[in-house]
Amino acid sequence: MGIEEQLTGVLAKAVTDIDSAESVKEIEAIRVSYLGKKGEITSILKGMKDVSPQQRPVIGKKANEVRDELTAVLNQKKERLEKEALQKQLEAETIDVTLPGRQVKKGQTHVLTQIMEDIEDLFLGMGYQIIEGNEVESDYYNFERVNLPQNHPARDMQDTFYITPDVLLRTHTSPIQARTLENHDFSKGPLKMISPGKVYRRDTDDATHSHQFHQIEGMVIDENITMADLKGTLELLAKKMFGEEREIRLRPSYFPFTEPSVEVDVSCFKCGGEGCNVCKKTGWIEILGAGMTHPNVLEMSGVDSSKYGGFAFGLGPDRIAMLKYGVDDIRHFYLNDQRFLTQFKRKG
Ligand code: FA5
Repeated sequence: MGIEEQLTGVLAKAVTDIDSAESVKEIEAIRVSYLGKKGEITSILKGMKDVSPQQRPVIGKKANEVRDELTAVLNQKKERLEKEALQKQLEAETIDVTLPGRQVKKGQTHVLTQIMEDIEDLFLGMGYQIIEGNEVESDYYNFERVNLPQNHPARDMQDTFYITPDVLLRTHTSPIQARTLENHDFSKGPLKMISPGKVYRRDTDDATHSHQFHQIEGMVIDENITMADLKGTLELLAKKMFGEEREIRLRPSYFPFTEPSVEVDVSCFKCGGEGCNVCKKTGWIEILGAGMTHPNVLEMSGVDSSKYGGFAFGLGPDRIAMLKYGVDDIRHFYLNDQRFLTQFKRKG
């Protein structure tokens, strides 16, 4: 076969190869295999040395034409493949600006915080100050200063997380009574405070007990404070928490830091006092402990108990929330399950 026919044949083969190429990389490989130094066309042209001088220009022209055509076909296909690749990339990276954005979930106040904030608002409105105590407390303030000396039997009532023999996680918010009393200047007016916060007990967690829970302590000390003041204050508190129609009753109880001491019940907010499953058919629900501040607590803080006296109360917002919302297990408050927590949306 003459060189001219060989060139024509190679061109046809190359065009078929180019047709079936699917990527720019393949095109470049084809370019090298035909036009490169060791390519097919180059090797055909090596046969020129055997061609007569008259034929050479003719074949030379044909070789140039084949090379030009091949280059043109290669470039055309390369351009098309590049365009297609770009198009694909653009399609893959398209941003649909009409798609709705992802919803950012808004947080909300935890139900226990809501209850505590409501109670804080009530007492702030009555001129109380809010005092925050420390969760890590000394044995001395947690027990002795609220009239529970070392060997007092009531100390067994409170199973305690001790850090050292003298330092513990407070078991109630009552140590804040002593800490506030000793710092209060009675010449400037009465002491009226509440103190919300976390407390800890070595209780085994179950439906109604948590090893960490909340309390709100309250205390009023001045001249001429009576049990009627305590009852009036707690009545307001019960109405705020459970509704305007609520009544309270006081039952005798015992706390070492108050004398007399009372347990406070609220008339059942579910049945209105008729008796139901919430109030265990009694019409009343126990909500807090309270009493008239024991003179020992005042004296240990340097307050003259013959002149000053008053009341204190302590309530557990966790149990209040359980009652108020019919929650059957205290642990729900601490598991952070959004399905549970989002039910308690603050109104307004
Ligand atoms: C006290 O802790 C007293 N300091 C309250 C007090 C203050 C009385 C001032 C008088 C004057 P008590 O141990 O009963 O009392 O606890 C108070 C409240 O904490 C209980 O009514 C209950 O609501 C809550 N409580 C107690 N233990 C747990 C627990 N393990 N888990 C959840 N709540 C608890």
